Amino acid sequence: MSALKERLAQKIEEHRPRTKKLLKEHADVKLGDVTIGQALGGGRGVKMLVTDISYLDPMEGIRFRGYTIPEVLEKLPKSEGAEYPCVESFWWLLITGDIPTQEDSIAVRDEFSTKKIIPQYVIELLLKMPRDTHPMTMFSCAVLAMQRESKFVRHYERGMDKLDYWKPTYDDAIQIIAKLPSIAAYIYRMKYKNDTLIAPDYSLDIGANFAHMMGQKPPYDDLARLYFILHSDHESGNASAHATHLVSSTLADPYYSLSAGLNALAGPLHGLATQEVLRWLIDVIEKLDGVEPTEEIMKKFVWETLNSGQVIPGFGHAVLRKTDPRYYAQREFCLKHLPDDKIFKYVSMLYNVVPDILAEHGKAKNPWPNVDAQSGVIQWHYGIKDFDFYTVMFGVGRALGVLSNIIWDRALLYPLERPKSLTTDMLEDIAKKAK
Ligand code: CMX
Repeated sequence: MSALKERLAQKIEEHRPRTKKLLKEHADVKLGDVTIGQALGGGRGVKMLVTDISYLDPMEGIRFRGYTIPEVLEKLPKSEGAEYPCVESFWWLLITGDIPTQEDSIAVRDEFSTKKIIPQYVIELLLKMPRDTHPMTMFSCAVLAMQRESKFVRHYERGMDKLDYWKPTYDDAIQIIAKLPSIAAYIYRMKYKNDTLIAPDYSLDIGANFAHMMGQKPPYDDLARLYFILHSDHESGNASAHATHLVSSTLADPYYSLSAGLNALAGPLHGLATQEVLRWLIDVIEKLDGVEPTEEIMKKFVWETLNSGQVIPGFGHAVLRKTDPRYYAQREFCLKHLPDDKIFKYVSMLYNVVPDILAEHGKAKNPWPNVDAQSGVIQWHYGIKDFDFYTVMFGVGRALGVLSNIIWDRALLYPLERPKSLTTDMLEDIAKKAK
């Protein structure tokens, strides 16, 4: 058993009595009521999921295992010469809740490195897909195609104690995470670089190997680390995490579950917003035909978009009520590495104008920028201008969060998810009686 899996086994043994006690002694304690507005409103604010991997405070933003983003970036071990922590040490934190030592982090790197080889049939499948296929479709298909490798399925078919479900779930998750960055880079090189694939370098950490396979030089390796960490998890009610959790609750294996989560991420109200922000900005620049945008001009385009019934991508959030700290973390990277980038300046300009306009427009509960407002501009700067690829990178990061969640779901024996639905007649009846 790997060092991380052993530590996880201990953590699970320590944690299980807490869940058991809550269920045995406090199962009837109310967490809140559900209103008709919430039932018709996508369950906003309904407290019905439990995860210890991350918590999203509406005002403060995300904490991973209790640590804010600046704390994570400061405390986690880094690869030699790197400015940002390696994904491997972040994975240890997500899985165990502990800050790893440098040694722990290297142990994870070794564990991943033996599992990085992509099956040839996955590469061939991707190569055979029409080149106008969206890269998220290619990505999700690649994950699904590998489902035949699932250890969970093999163990389940042989008969397995429920208490052991988490073990092959963990094994599958490691297999997937080790391969995802390379699969993503292969998709990029197939779709946008005429199939000029770059072989992986297994001696590198996940972020550096991704940069290498994308054909990028430093500091892109650090950007990849930062990007994957920031996009990993946003507690478990967001669409990609929830879809993964829901599918996994049927005891479908991690391949099926993650593929479902990636499909949810592909929606424009979720991860696809990262491509939409850039699409919107480039569209504005093209319309201006060489004229330098000013705040006044930007305001005009923002209002035009709103008045045509569309959303301003990269702004607003279902839970957050302040600027997303993931936006700030990426902004810091921009200020350090690309302060004079034109598109970065336009993104900053949007930060100055959009919140006031959204407030005046009066619909969005949160007028502030989210993670997606800033992500695309950095990729654009490093020459990755194919913005439909951005959500794939979001997906590599998101896999870290959703897979650590489902490992713990299985460890704590979370059951099949099955909330209750009512009919509209019933709602009307309940509303009448409540008058
Ligand atoms: N531009 C215009 N209108 C917006 C808006 C925006 N950026 N954000 C919210 N609104 C509108 C909603 O469309 C909704 O309008 P209707 O009442 O006509 O349906 C109204 O304001 C209330 O919405 P809300 O409660 O503030 O926000 P929701 O929880 O319904 O939706 C989100 C959240 C993110 C989908 C929404 O803010 C949005 O569409 N933002 C733009 C897309 C985006 O950036 N998505 C990425 C989110 C982060 C991620 O998951 O990756």
